[in-house]
Amino acid sequence: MSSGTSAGTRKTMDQQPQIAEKMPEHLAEKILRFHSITFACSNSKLMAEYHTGRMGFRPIARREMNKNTNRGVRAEVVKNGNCVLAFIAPIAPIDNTAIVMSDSDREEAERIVNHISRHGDSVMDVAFVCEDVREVFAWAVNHGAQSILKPTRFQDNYGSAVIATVTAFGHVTHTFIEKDKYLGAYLPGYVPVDYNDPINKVYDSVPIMEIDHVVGNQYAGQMENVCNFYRKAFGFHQFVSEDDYNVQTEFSALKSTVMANPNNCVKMPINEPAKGKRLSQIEEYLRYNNGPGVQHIALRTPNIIKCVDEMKKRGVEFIDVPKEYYTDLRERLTSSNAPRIKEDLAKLEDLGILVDYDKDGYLLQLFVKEHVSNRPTSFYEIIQREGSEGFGGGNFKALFEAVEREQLKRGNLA
Ligand code: TYF
Ligand code: FE
Repeated sequence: MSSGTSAGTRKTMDQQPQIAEKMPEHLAEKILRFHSITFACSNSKLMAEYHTGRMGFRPIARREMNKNTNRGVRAEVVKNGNCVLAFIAPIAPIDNTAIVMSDSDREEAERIVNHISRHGDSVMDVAFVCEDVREVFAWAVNHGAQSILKPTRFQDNYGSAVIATVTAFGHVTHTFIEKDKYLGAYLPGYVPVDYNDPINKVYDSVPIMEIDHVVGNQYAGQMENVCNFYRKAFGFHQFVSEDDYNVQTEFSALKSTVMANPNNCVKMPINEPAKGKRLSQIEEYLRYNNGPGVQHIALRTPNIIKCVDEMKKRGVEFIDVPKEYYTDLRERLTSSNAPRIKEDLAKLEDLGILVDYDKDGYLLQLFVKEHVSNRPTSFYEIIQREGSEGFGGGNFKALFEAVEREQLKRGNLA
């Protein structure tokens, strides 16, 4: 729905390029959906607090230090709807030999320490629910992915799961998880947590359904390579939406291609900076993240008005949408091919929620103003879909101008 012409574009080719050795469909179909997202962080407890207190997740599981196993890391897992986030932190100095831990515990802790020192507190892994993890893993590592964890069966009192991890882009990895009638709250090794935060007596719950999409920022010129890697190693295809993805602000040039798994439950837009007048928001990300990584996580809600309203009450701030956006929107919505928006426009305006539509329907979206960590890197999007499978192309101008106002405040537009 966007009208601009300049620097950045999201490619909307109709034809999928022929990639030699693309993961065969029967294997690709074994990658089913998002399982969870793991952040490496220096303080998993405080990170979980933000997500429970402000964003309305609830704690479901944790991994604690215990006598025999798990001497290296501490982790908290939170959930809202089907959206599961894990926060994992090193417990102890990894090179202190006085602290007894197994080689695998030390290796795991070391990976987290390295991730934090390179990228700050940030997404380390995006996990998928899979069938036949061994087969999926074998193909992926023979087609460009590197093994981080070979398929391993983990077990506890609640059952077992086969888990494997491979490299994706930057230091972000993908984990394949095959739960075999596992009845625990998260994964083997995690103890269930049943804690009702007293904050939930003060505030209503925040409606979130699932992870809608996860976006990866790449170095300039690498978007196509990374997309081809997703085709080859994981059998993803380009997700073609009806949206028109020209990106048109004065400065924030970027290119984007949405990759998806065969059933389109996993959508991963892949971005790269494009040349603009000033520093692209993707360049800013790459500088502060010290390389490629996850740019934003979109959380899908059935009711964005309730979701944003409750998050605001809990203290989450969202990007500022200028008044004119709603004047333009009211104009846009008078067009003959515009859908009927069932939400109250005045409410949407009051909460600063963005609206976009295409021939399939509409979507409502909004972005959290503060980044997740102390660096200007990863952030959250809230999205409600009413037919449209797009990503908000019609909002890019208003959105990127808002992003640039924040970039300017940080002194990062040059
Ligand atoms: O997922 C997407 O592609 C949209 C677009 O700072 C987008 O959400 C791209 C950059 C950005 C915010 C949103
Ligand atoms: Fe998005």
